[in-house]
Amino acid sequence: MLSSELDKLVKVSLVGFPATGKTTMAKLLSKNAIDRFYIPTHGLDLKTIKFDDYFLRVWDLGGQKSYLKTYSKDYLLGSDLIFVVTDSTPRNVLNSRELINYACHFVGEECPIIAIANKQDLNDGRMDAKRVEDLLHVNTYGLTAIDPAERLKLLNIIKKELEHIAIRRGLIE
Ligand SMILES: Nc1nc2c(ncn2[C@@H]2O[C@H](COP(=O)(O)OP(=O)(O)OP(=O)(O)O)[C@@H](O)[C@H]2O)c(=O)[nH]1
Ligand SMILES: [Mg+2]
Repeated sequence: MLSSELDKLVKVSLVGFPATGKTTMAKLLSKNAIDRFYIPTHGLDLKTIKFDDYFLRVWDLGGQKSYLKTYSKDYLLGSDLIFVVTDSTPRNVLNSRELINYACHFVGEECPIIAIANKQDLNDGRMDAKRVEDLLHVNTYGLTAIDPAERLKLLNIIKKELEHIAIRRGLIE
């Protein structure tokens, strides 16, 4: 790969407890058909998505305990951007605080950690993005990952971060 291409390679990691919607988010980004079946991710799943002139290397990490505790450390290293994905239930959001602290240990301050308050379509006592943000103290966005119309919203969240990454890499001033 040419060094100019490497400059445009961005590692985006999706981490969170089981069934919060990480794989669905990866499908949303890659325009893959979004089915509603839940098939737990074993270990991790990698996807490369071309976006503007960037290549987003999406690391979709399995949320089950055995994977989360064993592999996340190695998988998170070198991330340019980390999404901590929650299903917006109070319990899941509170537990996700631990994941954010964990991720902070393995990446520098230059790697933003963003929370996703997913499953906003469900009206069963889930928290909105503002409430999740108040609890997690990181930038938080609401999402309905099963809705293909939300793809643009997710890309815009990433686009904002790409600008910071480009500045850090000296690609733009
Ligand atoms: N209602 C609703 N369901 C969703 C949403 N996002 C994901 N789901 C469903 O939640 C279930 C789990 O989604 P996955 O994306 O496989 O979850 P995951 O976080 O990758 O789970 P692991 O791989 O086990 O860590 C699936 O049945 C999805 O269809 C959403 O925004 N709304
Ligand atoms: Mg998965």
